[in-house]
Amino acid sequence: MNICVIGQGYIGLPTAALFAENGCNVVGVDIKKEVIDDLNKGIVHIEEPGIPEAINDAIKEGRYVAQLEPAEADVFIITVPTPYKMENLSCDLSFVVEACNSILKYVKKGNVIIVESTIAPGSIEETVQPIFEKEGYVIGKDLYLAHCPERVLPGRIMYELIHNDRIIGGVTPECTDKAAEAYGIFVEGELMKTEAKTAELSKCMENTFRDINIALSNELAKICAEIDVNALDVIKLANKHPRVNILNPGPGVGGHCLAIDPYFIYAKAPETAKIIKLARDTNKSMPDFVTEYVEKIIARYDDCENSKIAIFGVSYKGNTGDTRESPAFEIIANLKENGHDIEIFDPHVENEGYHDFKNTIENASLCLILADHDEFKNLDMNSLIKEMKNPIIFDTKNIVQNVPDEIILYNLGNLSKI
Ligand code: SAJ
Repeated sequence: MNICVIGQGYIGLPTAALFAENGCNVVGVDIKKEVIDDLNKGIVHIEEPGIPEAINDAIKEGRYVAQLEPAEADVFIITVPTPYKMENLSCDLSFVVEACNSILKYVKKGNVIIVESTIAPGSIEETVQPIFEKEGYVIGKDLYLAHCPERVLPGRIMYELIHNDRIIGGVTPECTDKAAEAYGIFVEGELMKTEAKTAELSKCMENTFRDINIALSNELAKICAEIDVNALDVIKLANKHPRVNILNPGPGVGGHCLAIDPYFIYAKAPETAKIIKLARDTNKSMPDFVTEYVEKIIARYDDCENSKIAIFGVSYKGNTGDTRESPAFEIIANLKENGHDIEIFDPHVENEGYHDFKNTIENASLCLILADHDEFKNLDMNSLIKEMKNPIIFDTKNIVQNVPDEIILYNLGNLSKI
């Protein structure tokens, strides 16, 4: 089978690799020329286990080529970003529309077209379907159109693409069947058949569920700071209940999914989607909350106004170099605006300036941990004691456990003690 994947990012590239690994001829398309040139040399621009090996094998076997222009295929898969529009928080489909337009001249009767990008409920019906119908195709007869969202965890993408159950939402039952046939090539999880709009909303709702639950734990952290209770102890104890699972509070919610997808639902029903919007607002308030407590710590322990703060971790979550929508940058901007000197240490993010541990902590008044990288679990405490101006850690991810007496440790549990 010939497959053309539009968008060679976090999802498109591993998807292309898996089709190639399973005997398909795959063309990977992207608008970035440097990405295309690198991919054809086997150089992969994404930090994700398994992808470089799979792409290099596919190139060697002649089953994968990257190019700027789409090509004829049996199945077209669209995996381009869907940001939200600033003005009304709705789903910005412009990249999806561009991708659809770009394949028009290669599409033939009998082809399957799948949108994997996360999209607002109704997007296929209202926006994507008309693009092909305008060309005279009857969907479900001439062309088969479906929305099949991915649901993978960064760091485990290759494994989860194969093993997770998959939602297959066709415009008609024929579309659903054809799309399921394509995924059957490498997916070992269940192929759950439904219609496009249900698939769209299910995907948005998965991430909304998580966003709301994180907001609840962030709200708890704020309440506990006010009424002098340790939020982390509350979570530990409450979670002993067999049907309770409170998530972890943190500096905010980042990434390209949880921080965005809930808006797609909200924008469709703003009068009704109250909890969804409130949860977003709560999570978006966390950078200011963290800034407020950094200032309280500094005011308590430091005598100068423009103290140096050592930021540990700017990626949106632990053990990844991905900084998309990371709340760390808002916190850094706040602290700079307040006049502080900022040095950043993040061994996962590709930026030479972020890799010097000693320089980051030297003479710092506070070490502010914003990502739960494994490297931060066992920090070199002796160096912190020796090099920092004040050996204080504010660990917003609750990753540092045992500290020597010389170090003062704050986290989102004991803020009322500042
Ligand atoms: N976070 C917290 N507290 C927690 C858990 C997470 O503050 O208890 C924060 C993280 O630090 C991060 C953000 O939330 O900033 C999102 O992280 P995540 O690990 O929850 O999610 P993503 O964005 O990496 O991946 C999600 C996954 N969705 C769900 O778990 C429902 C994944 O399965 C989806 O495929 C992916 O979004 C996506 O592509 O939509």
